[in-house]
Parts: sequence; structure tokens; C-alpha cells
Amino acid sequence: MTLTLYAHPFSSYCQKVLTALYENGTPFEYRMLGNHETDAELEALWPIKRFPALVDRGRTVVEATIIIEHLGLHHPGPVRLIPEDAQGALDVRMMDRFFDNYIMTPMQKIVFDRLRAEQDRDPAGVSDARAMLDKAYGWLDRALAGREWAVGDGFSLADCAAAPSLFYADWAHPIDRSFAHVQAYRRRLLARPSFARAVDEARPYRDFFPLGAPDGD
Ligand SMILES: N[C@@H](CCC(=O)N[C@@H](CS)C(=O)NCC(=O)O)C(=O)O
Repeated sequence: MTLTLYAHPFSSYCQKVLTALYENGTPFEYRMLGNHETDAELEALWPIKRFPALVDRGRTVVEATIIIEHLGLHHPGPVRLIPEDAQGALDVRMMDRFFDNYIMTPMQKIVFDRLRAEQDRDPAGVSDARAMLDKAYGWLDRALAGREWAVGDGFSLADCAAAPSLFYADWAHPIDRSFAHVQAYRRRLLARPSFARAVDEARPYRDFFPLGAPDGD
């Protein structure tokens, strides 16, 4: 086994990569963060200390999207998460950026703000994040009409990004019922065995969610 993943099951960006690994049944060693030993190993590899991080034969790979690109390049499996044709790949990468920048980022802003001491909070920033999520849900709802997955016919990198971002975004800033396509897409993502496994592995940590995890899901 050449792959070692530094990750925590409750982390949204880790779930993005775990979904890709589980899609293809790719074997890896799971170095679970949250204890002194593995946290120190991560810091030695990547002083920025954001996770996940992958180590493959001595090479450290960071950023969830780049890890998934790396897996496709060096450890391909039956599910091709980035299409072979260049335009298809560009479409997938564009939607991957959409989910990271306009769903995951504002969701994290709301969640991380709540973890701060009251006097250090940023109400204007949180309000902007909520407004961004409303705009992003609206755009996505129109984009998803008639689609099963984010791009084309198959499950892709974009869906790996969508799954944890929409999962937690709905907890942080509920997706309005009027966005029926987004709601249905989120349900499809939760039913996908790879992501369902990542969600199940994170269940013991739901108390970490500072806004209170809802009973559903
Ligand atoms: N751009 C990074 C973001 C990774 C990220 O934000 N990870 C979170 C966990 S979901 C983290 O490292 N949080 C710890 C911290 O902010 O100190 C990626 O795509 O992998």
C-alpha cells in the first residue's frame, strides 16, 4: 500500500477525498487526526495544517481537489472522476470550484464563526456568507434541472465536492424547500454508497458541530 491519508472523518474536505477513495475501493492507510502523534506528523509534512493531506511514495499532496486529481492520475480505478475529454474535464473542474468556493467556503465561515468566542465573532461576514449561500443555492437549482449528477451523466470530482458541501451547508443555512432540484440532488448524494460510508464514519463526531446537528440525515 503506497497511500497514507491524514484526515478526520467529520471534516468536509476529508469526506470529499474519502468519497473519491471509496468510489474506487482504493486501499490506503488512514492516519486519523485529532491526537498528538498524527497532528505532529501532519504539521511536519504540511505546516499550513489544513487537511486532508495525502502521502504517496514520499510525495505530499495537499488540497482535496488535487488529491483526487492525483488519485485519478496515479491510482485510477473503475470510476473515472475526471472525464478523459478536455471539455468534459473543464466542466467538472468548474463545478468543483463552484462547490468549494460558493458552498463550502460560506458554510465554513458560518460554522467557524460560531466556534469563536462571542467577542471575536464577525456578524457582517456571517451575513455575507448566508447571502452567498442563498445565491449559490438559487443558481445551482437552475443548473441541476434535468440532471442526475453535477456534470454530464456520471458521478465525478464535482459530486465529491458537492456531497459534503451541501450536506453541511444545509445544517448551517438550510436549503429552502423551493430549491427542489438541490434538495433532490442532496438526497441522491447521501444515498451514494461512497458518500454514505463517509457520513456514517463521521456520525460519532456530530457533537462537534457547533450549531447543533439536526436529527435527519
Ligand atoms: N483548500 C483546502 C481546505 C481544507 C480545509 O479547510 N480543511 C479543514 C477541515 S474541513 C481544516 O483543515 N480545518 C482546520 C483549520 O482550519 O485549522 C482543501 O481543499 O483541502
